[in-house]
Amino acid sequence: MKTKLSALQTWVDQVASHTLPDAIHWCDGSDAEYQQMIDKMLDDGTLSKLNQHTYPNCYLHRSDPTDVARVEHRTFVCTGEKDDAGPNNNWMNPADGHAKVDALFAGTMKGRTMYVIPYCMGPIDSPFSRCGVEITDSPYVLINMKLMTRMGKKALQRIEKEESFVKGLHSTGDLSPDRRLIMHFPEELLIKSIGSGYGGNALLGKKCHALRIASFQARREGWLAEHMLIVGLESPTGETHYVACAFPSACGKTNLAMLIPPDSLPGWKVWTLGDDIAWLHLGDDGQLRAINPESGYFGVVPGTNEKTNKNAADMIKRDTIFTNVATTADNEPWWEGKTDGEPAIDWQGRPYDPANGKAAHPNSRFTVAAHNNASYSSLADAPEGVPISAIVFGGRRKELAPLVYEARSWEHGVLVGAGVASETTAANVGEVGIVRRDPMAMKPFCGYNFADYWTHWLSFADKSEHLPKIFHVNWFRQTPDGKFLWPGFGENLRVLEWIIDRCENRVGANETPIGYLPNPDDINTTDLDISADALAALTSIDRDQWRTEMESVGEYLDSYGDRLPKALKHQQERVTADLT
Ligand code: SAT
Ligand code: MN
Repeated sequence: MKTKLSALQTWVDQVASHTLPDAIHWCDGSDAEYQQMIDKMLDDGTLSKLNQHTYPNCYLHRSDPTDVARVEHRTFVCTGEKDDAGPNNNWMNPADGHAKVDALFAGTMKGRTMYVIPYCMGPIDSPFSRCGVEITDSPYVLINMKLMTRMGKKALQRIEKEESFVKGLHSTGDLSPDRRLIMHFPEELLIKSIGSGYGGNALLGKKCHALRIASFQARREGWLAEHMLIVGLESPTGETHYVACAFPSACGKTNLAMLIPPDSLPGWKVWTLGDDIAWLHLGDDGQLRAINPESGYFGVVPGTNEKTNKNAADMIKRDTIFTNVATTADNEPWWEGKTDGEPAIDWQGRPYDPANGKAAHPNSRFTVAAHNNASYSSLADAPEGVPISAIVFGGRRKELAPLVYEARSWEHGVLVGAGVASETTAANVGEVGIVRRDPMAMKPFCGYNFADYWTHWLSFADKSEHLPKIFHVNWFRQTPDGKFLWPGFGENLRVLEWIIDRCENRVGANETPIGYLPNPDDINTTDLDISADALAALTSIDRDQWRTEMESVGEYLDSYGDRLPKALKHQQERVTADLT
């Protein structure tokens, strides 16, 4: 008996008798265990050492070349009723789902060790945290889970006390793309994932638990599990506001979470609480409070440099697992957008040849513990979380969406979130650069019907009078010839400054049918090289384009049928009417 919790022991025994591992290892989460796993992977070649002088404790993992991103088309939510999963999810009935995936798990761990990883999403002593146990046959998953979650002994103790946990079963199987399945059984608080070792498919604490299963749990329990970064913005006067921002995968959440204020905004400090996921609970005082369930970052490597994200560039110089980057002749990691060195070996281990495409995979990733980040906020470990002043939605849009606007009310803000659209990125297998609806940046991650999810969001309006204001931003507006209108990165703080001033009622705004836009003069452009025309374009709307957009949002909402909350449709109709 490795645990006194019989439900856990029984599940582990059942999995073992079905998957037939050679050995079972219960993870204690110690540094010694991490090092032991690294050594084992170095021995069997699944990990290699990077230059230990310039990149101490950094390692490279090359995945199977067909296993480099999430696979939304192979990801399912299995609820008893199809409508509970909704049009936003692939659905299978639970009996079929189990049968299909269990057949793939039969005997899959023969010749392998099965690792049992108890983990806690969120500070170990927070009432907002929730626990899980991942069973996996992948040492790569284990070392990533060690960096990304609070795992091991303490998590097991909490699980034994609470007697409840999310079950996650994972095997890399044979890595064949057509035998890859990422299955969620929210009613059973259960995940079964096979055939992939890639982050979002395999580190089950992340998207599978902390978003898909947690969003389902959150609805039942009255909170929100969201695809949001959490950042603290300390102004020159010493006041700190916390903001939670939802952008689709690979749209710069990590960069924003670690933003370094430009020299022209002296006195500002930015504190990182999280770069990907926020769990939001109403506190006793009616404030929405956020915790980051994770304790590490699994970030996109390409594009990371001193200019785009200095904190990230610095923190991944040590103690980091790189996946699918290139290497230089000196065995340093290399990626597109790195400002020094040049690639010698590409992400697949071949001598670099531009004819084979990029040197690093566009979705190559770093995994690193959060406390490696110089802007890490110690409040990321606070059990009570941080109070959120503003919720910010955003997407990658060449056209249409202005730099920033504020919703008129919570209910209107829910419409703004529901209408989020963005160009697709390399974080999922499939075509890149197509605009698709991605409500609240949760399209791939909401574990239940979006219509019910919007109803749940709307229900908060009656629960508190101190809810955050809701905004929408777009850093990605372009001129017709493809030039970015806004410099982005550190300069985005100028937009956040306006957002905070709005929260504190310190600045006026231009009221439009889509919400409140900044007067161009109210965006701080000190030392910024931006033309008056560009600023005007960024702070205005094209009514015709917006009417078309709102009609399209209306059609999208209608596709949710009878379950769509009337209050949301009403918001869409009101904005559309105001535009005509
Ligand atoms: O691939 S992950 O799901 O881990 C990261 C992301 O897509 O946001
Ligand atoms: Mn993400």
